[in-house]
Amino acid sequence: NNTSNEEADNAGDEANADNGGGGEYAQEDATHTIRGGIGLNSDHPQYQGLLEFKEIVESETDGDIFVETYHSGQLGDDRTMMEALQLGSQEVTIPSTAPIANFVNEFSVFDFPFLFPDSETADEVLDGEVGQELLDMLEDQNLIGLAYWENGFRDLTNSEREVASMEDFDGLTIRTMENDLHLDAFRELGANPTPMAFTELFTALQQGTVDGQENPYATIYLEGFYEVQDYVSNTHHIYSPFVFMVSQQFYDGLSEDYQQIVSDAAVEAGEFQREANREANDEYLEELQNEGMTFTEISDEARQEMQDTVQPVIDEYSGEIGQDLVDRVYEAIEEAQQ
Ligand code: KDG
Repeated sequence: NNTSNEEADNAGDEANADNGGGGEYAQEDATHTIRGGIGLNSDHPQYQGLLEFKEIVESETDGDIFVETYHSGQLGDDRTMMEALQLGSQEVTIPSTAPIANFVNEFSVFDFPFLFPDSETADEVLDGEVGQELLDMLEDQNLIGLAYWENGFRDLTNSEREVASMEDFDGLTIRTMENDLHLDAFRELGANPTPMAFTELFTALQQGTVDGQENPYATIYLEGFYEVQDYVSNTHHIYSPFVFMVSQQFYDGLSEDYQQIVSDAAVEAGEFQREANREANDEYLEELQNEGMTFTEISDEARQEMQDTVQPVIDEYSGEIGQDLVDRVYEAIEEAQQ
């Protein structure tokens, strides 16, 4: 239940495609093939969402667009898959916004610590005007952003000690996603962060290369991190959206009808995925404790202290991204809560 380098080495090997037990349609009858790849494994709601996308697209096109689904980084890590989309050698991937910021730095705004108060507010902002504005920016990178899906609120795990407040971060080596804002925020909190692709993470935790990592409960449980991590805290420090993206080269080659089917399917499958994801994240904290992890609750005061500490990092990145855009995100959050 973890990802191995071996799987990554097999990237592109079609025999690897796991189409969820085989759909109704055959690839040889299709005009177009979409290779859709994700980093998380086949138990994760992200993969269930990808299978839902497959089902919708294949049935709406009567099998004329065939969807091959790959999980566990079989086609590579988030960055590699985005580059493959740019080159036209892969059609779909669904990365977190954090690694997308290396392509379009404005995406960092959605990864500001403690930005979204809850998932519903995130939905409204991401599905609204400012969310669309960010998706449109991907076009300069030959990527088409079709919808936001959900990774969720990130929580900290580690193998060293209970983390209840900021002092407990001191010196912990924590794997973060490959994103400068995440790195700077964890440095500010006193941790010793190190960026790493998701595909390397299980082994790094197992071998003790890093003490900890942060991901939503669903990932922590479904990827088996509880086997190599003893402590979990509900830091909820960052809300991670996913972006469902398509290679522009591929998308431009589709008829308008097919473009509409693909883009509607990304949204519809996303609704299904968000719901499944929320159920999973609600359910799995208890499972983690059943597996023997010690759960530490972060008090409101401790969370406020973390928020105050990372504020200078938020200010710095707001300057880089552009205060105007950042202000519009805050306004949209306020509006969503009214
Ligand atoms: O499929 C998405 C994953 O590759 C990745 O974005 C998950 O949150 C993630 C992480 O920690 O890398």
